[in-house]
Amino acid sequence: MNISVNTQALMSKPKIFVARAIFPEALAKLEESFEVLSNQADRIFTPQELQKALSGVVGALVTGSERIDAGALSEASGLKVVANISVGYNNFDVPAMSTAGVMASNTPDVLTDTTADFGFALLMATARRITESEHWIRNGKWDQWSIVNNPLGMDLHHSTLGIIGMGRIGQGIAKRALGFGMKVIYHNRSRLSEADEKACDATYVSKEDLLRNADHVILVLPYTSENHHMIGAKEIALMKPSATLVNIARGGIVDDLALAQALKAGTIFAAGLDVFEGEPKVNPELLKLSNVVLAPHIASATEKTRRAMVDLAVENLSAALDGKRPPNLINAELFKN
Ligand code: 8YV
Repeated sequence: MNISVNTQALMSKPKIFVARAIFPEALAKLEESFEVLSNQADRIFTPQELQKALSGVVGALVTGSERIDAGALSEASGLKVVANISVGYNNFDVPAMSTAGVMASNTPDVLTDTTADFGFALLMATARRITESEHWIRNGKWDQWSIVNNPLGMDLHHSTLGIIGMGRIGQGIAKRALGFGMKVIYHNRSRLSEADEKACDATYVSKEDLLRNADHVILVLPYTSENHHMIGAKEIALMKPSATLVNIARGGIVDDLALAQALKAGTIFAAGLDVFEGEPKVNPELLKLSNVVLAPHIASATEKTRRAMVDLAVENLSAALDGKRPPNLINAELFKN
């Protein structure tokens, strides 16, 4: 008698953890290969719950709301990979992950244009007071319309745009600004190549010169402990009173309280914020002001792009668990093959 045994079916699937809700199709695809501990209820885990969830799995998909550090990894002896559904990875303690032998990956490129579009949208909404104007209508003030009594904004076209952080997204914003006839100045850890500067028609300047000369400043740099509060009261005081400040980078780069005080005092004209210190909390002083446009960290939030980010994170996770190099491996030294 011939008995064929499907050894694959007998083998238990490797366990993975999906820390936040993802699209059902992506979850179903993961369930074909893995036993998935998922959090479709989307409640943010406490550090203790996260530590426990990571203790029994070989891989995890996480977002910016999960901090992956030595504490989170302390019982995760079987963990091989944590794939971030995000290009920014300041929620990762990369040295701690490397010490624990855990591969880290992120999702660059797939969100560049969507995020650059949003940066531009927030610049426009801030300079042209779009949310304030909507509140005008909702508060029944349209009958007070006049040439002079309107939310009067600042022009973007032919103004000077200062971009701090000139990576892929910063360069995407600079290219969009060209269509508005804007002069682009930028500051970055390192200066771009001549070819890249030419493609954006952007001029490298010091941070101080950028703050002094720009009509609109946008922050698009990764958060590190070195740039914590790099825009505080002293830096805002360098800006023109007519200037706007937009932060689509990370909370903590701007001192939100100092910004609220400057907006209240009229040190600058307006601000647009997609990211906040200690989000999802927002500094109550910002909530009192009308010259700030607030968004809940949505720069990458189009359905197409969020799907692409999840798919890329799944690809990174699957590659690592398959013994292959994840396409967006951050701690490259961990891939030994
Ligand atoms: C994410 C982001 O939505 O990719 C990033 O760095 O800030 C956003 O696209 C967020 O970080 C969720 O993880």
